[in-house]
Amino acid sequence: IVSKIRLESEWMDISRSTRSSIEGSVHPVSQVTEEVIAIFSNLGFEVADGPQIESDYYNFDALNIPPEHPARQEFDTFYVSGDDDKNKMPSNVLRTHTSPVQIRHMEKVKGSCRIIAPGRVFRSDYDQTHTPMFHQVEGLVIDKDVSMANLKWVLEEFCRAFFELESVNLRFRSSHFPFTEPSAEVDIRCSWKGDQLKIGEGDDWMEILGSGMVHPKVLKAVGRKSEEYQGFAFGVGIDRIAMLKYG
Ligand code: 2NL
Repeated sequence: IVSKIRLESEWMDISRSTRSSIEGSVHPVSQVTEEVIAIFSNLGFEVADGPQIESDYYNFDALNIPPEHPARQEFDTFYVSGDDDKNKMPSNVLRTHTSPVQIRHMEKVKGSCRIIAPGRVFRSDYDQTHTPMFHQVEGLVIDKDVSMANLKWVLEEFCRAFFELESVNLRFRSSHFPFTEPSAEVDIRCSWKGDQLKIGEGDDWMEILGSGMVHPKVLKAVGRKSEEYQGFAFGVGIDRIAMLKYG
């Protein structure tokens, strides 16, 4: 039984409004990651993930970047001490791209696959235009009759959906990556009005991603005969396309 005294001293007005508070919201990087996953799901891609600390085999060797290859320097790698006691050589790295996720997937499944690997990547480069941790989504298709034509279609469909355009105009510019041959960087048509960027129309081009046909040595590293299987792959910077889409 509650006493009259307690009722009088402990009462509170539960109809009063609460203190104001600021509502949280989804981080743009998370939002864009979800958008990208949704688009590629509609194209029949599955999501794969893997460790952020990788061995240098999965981050480099399996991708046709052998030790002492000059490309290793270009990746500005963060080294983590490994369990290699004998020579005390750091054999683990913070992954510089999400490609090792795809190497692990290809080892696991055998045969064909169609995956994307979104996630955090790390490079020891920190200035006005670089950040040491950023986000990437890589895509990979392996099958028995795959060509650059399929790569172009998938990337056009992705860009059309992501930038919410009726049609897209992409430019495939010849490039080089150790893990693809041939390789192409992809630009999307755009225009600048002052410092306002408009994607999809105009006389300018904006680089949005890198891509190519999976290198025969990469296929060999995961036990595929390049006479039997081909594949295409691409890598997109999530932070980058988030800024392009949402300013
Ligand atoms: C970029 C764009 C790219 C790939 C990533 C890839 C993954 C595997 C095999 C072959 Cl498992 N390629 N990924 C391919 C082309 C470009 O990223 O600008 N990278 C430096």
